[in-house]
Amino acid sequence: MFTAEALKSLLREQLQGRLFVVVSNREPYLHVYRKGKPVCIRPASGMALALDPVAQASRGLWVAHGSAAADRETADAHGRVRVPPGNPTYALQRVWLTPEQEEGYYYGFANSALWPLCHIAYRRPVFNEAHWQMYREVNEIFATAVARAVGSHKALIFIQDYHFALLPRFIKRMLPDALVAHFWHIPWPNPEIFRICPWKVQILEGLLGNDILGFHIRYHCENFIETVEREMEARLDREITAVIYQGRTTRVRAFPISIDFAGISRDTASVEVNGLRRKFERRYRLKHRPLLLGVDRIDYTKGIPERLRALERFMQKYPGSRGRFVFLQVGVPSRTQVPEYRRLNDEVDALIARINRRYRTDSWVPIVLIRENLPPPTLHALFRLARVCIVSSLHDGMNLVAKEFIAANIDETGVLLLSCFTGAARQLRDAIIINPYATDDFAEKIRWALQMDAQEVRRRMHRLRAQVRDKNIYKWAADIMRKLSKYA
Ligand code: GDG
Repeated sequence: MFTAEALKSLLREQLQGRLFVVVSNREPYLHVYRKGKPVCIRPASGMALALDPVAQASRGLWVAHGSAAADRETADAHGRVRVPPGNPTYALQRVWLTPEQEEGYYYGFANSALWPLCHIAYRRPVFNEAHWQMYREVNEIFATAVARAVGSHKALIFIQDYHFALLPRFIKRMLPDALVAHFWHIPWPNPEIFRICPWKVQILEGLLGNDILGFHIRYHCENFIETVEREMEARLDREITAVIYQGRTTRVRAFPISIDFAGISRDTASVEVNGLRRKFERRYRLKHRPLLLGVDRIDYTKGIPERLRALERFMQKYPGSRGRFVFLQVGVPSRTQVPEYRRLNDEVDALIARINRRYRTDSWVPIVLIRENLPPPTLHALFRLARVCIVSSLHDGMNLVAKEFIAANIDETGVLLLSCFTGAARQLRDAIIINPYATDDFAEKIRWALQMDAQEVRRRMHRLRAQVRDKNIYKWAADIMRKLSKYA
């Protein structure tokens, strides 16, 4: 198993004195006010949770948007704060944006245009010139912040996600000697879909400023290369899966992201998590009935209404199931400034109310929604308790919830129901694979998961655990670092 320690020594060896800089929109640690006092919290973001152990191992710098209410008060005059609190190992450089910049760049272009464009979840992307201008402006602001922080150091810059498609090219202009890698955490669509974007060439040119561009799976790499082929005058080297554009080479590679398997397994076995587990067991009377669990940001790509409809179909087809399970949906509110997300929240509320009204009994409600950002130990307790974890995304780059459930399933008593449209489904072959659009089949698979005999459950979960243990987040980071230094 690749460990944090192994990554640390690899980073020391590969960085060769270079400063390691992570750039992302979301901060790994935010400060909010609770009862008038600043407290530090972790965001519900797959990317931020995955990268934090890497940043800790590198002891470098992380540049991100300072977006939370108490962020300014807790940073120094230059916008810096050392993290993690209590045991700081790296510096977080906060970048301040105006509400107009945040609106146009984040809620606008990134989340109302690029997010629906790349996910193909049948939501029409909103292309707005003002949003695009803000996106450009904020990418420039970040490039300046990175260049200032790096100064005359040799640096290795690791950019995260679709908020920064233009950043690699800007950075290369300001810091020609920097090595730049970029990981795109969401899918890349096929050229037919991407071609509707009015600023497609600028986006591709921006991304071709990278030395390495990473996606979760080969399919997204192939889509990207085909998009370049269709839209630009660039040379493709299929032998090394690279694009050569204006004399620069960008290698395009698949690096399936993962989680801190050992850390989550350890935490799940702790006294604290055990206590929480007993609390939930009593609250939902789980000694007598299994827990089915969903954990997601409330996002239309996660297939939450599809999951609820499948549960409804299951109860309709098998009336004997009433009172015999509890489905708990942990749903963290997300991007509620975007109208599409507000509509989804209303849809989820209405669906749950309708299903519960129809199927409840005097002493039982089938669906419970916790609309909260729960602390990790609480999540781990729920993952450990769950007999079935349901991941039903309509499209997902990877999906870390699936892997976290596996890491927390230390008793090997859980079944993973996993959408075939997640990157994770390409790796986790022992999950039960579902198509969230196929309601009847989905309902049957819920039944199968609930009826699976303990031996088969254990056998599948055992193999899943071995896989995630082996291909963990440290290995993901190490693979990227090794590739990058090879091409330096
Ligand atoms: C993007 C891509 C890709 C959820 N509820 C709570 C909570 N969470 C955490 C989960 C998990 C993370 O949020 C969600 O990660 P996902 O991977 O499932 O999804 P996205 O946020 O859409 O992430 C995705 C990922 O980037 C990484 O590349 O896998 O495909 O869309 O870690 O546990 N965390 C806490 N409380 C909650 O209530 N603390």
